[in-house]
Amino acid sequence: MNINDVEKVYQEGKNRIEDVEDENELNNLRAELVGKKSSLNSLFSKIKELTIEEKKVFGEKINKARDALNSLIAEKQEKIRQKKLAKKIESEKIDVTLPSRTVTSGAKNPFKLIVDDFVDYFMSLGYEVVEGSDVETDHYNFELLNIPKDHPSRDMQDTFFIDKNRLLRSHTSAAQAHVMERAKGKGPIKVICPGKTYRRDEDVTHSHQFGQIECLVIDENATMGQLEETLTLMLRHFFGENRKVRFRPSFFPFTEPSVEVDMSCFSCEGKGCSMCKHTGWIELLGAGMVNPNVLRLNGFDDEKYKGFAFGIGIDRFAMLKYGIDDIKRIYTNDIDFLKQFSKE
Ligand code: FA5
Repeated sequence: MNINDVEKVYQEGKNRIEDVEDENELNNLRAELVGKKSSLNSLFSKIKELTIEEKKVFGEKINKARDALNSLIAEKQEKIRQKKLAKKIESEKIDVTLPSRTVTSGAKNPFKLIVDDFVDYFMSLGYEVVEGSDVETDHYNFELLNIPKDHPSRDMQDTFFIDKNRLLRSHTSAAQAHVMERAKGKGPIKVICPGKTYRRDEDVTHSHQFGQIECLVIDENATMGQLEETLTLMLRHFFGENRKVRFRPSFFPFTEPSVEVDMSCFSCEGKGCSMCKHTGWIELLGAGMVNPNVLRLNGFDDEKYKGFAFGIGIDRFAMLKYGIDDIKRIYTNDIDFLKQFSKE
């Protein structure tokens, strides 16, 4: 072994480092040039054959060569990184002078349009908005609303039971009971409760999932006249200034008296057309004065307090207001259908 061997190994290594273009190749070369099995290391193992003087000179020479190769590798590594970064920046360059892509905004589902309009309208009249929950107990959905177990009036709503006690609420009236419970027998109450409701129903105007908005007012002086006025103003807000309201006797276990509410047809102004089945009236919602039993069951003194309530079908309102022919359109997310409700 002589000193030129070290020089030779170093020169060769230096040339190869210069030629490398890629990070993986450089890593392999690092192992080959300065790793455990490198030629430099094998020179170290031959040192033992030398004299003490020679050992010193060679040891120093080998160490220097290794350090120099290591620095060259580090420099090269940095160069490769910089080159890679420059290439990436170049490929991701953004031309800020290009014209922008058109951004289109979606449209609210008609269901949501009705809910938002209702909420805005009733909040402006000082009503509170309470949502309740989709999963209810028999107690809140039926019993507190004067619909005891095994009572035939339960058949008015074909309900999805989860187990003996829990169910998917069949009407937003269930939220009424929670509101009254929280009030602890103390009025006044003025709330609307929008939300999803569920029944085993299926045709063009009925769906297993639909929406309702409940309105509940409890006050010492609540009257049927106030109910009529509230409904008339609300329907004029939704369907036009000329709307008239008509009450027909009906039955709900939680209201007494109960009424079915019709509105004069907005399509023919009450003259009779296909929209109103030539009657001049459109059947809209159920309403009534809160049954004294319900007041008592929910902790209110029925001598002191009176109340009125109504419940509308959100889908029915949307279908009427926007001329939708099948309730399923509200639920299938058909973009072409929804586009009609875009503000653009
Ligand atoms: C009720 O659900 C009463 N809780 C409403 C009420 C509240 C009356 C407070 C008195 C006082 P009804 O079952 O009629 O009533 O339902 C109300 C509205 O929900 C209907 O007019 C209809 O528009 C809508 N509705 C009922 N079932 C469905 C269904 N399967 N699909 C779509 N809409 C429905």
